[in-house]
Amino acid sequence: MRKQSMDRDWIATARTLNEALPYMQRYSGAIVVVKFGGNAMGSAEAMADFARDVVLMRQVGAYPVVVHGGGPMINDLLKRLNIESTFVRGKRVTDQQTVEVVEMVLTGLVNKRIVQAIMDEGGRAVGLSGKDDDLMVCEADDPELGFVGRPIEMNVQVLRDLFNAGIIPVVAPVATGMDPLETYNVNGDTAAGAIAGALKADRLLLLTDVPGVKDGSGEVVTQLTPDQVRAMIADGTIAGGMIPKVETAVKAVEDGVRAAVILDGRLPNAALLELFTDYGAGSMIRS
Ligand code: X2W
Repeated sequence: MRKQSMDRDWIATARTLNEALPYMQRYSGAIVVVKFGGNAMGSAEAMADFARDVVLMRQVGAYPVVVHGGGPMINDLLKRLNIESTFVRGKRVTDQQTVEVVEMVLTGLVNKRIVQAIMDEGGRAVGLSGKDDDLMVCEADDPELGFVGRPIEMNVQVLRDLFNAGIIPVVAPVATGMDPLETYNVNGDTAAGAIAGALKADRLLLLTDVPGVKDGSGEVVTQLTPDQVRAMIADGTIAGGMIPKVETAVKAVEDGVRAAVILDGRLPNAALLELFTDYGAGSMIRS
């Protein structure tokens, strides 16, 4: 005779699934762009958990797009090659030698690792960079930064084609320039925002390693409008590395994304927590 397993609360599991129904219905057909940063993919377990969340999103009818970073992995290879690297205002100063390493690491190692992780969880994933089908065309962001790109033209039809084929696109933030021989290194958040804006996505999730945008007393603010964000930058409440993230979120919302959320990617199943529960992890920016 089989006995019921008491090692976990199966009744609570069934209840959780039951409660998720309205959220699943809300996100059926929704485009969700998720930025997965290099710091969040540290362990094999974190990678597998993330991949599983993305496969679940697709399974319930949403259209996830993964845009990844990989800063720490670029640092590793640059170090092994004895190439010095510096950052200015959160962006890597990128000369010709560096951009070659960035492209190799992001479009090769990191992109394929994420594709593999999604396949391992039973999803279908295809990796591409901003160069594929001219998805993202850039110009130089700032002469001081070398080959750091600012997206000026987006061609997202390839992403829609992949959605229609049941495939999850995984995008490396490397792009081509107006001169097709140029390669640009694009900040991962910037690339995710530009892709979300061009798709007029329902959600842009920026998974980071802090709990969200904090107010003057250090509390996380759960809802913000673009005007409130601008005021908080002007009075110094939002500072440092959070500035480029909120600026990306505000621009995406102004480009037609329904809402952008900055949340702690270190929380287990952070994306599911945000999309499929009332918990409302992190800070949501919407008009
Ligand atoms: C980034 C691209 C990778 C990235 C870099 O070279 O590190 C620029 O800084 P994370 O892991 O999301 O930080 N590009 C221009 O954004 O990685």
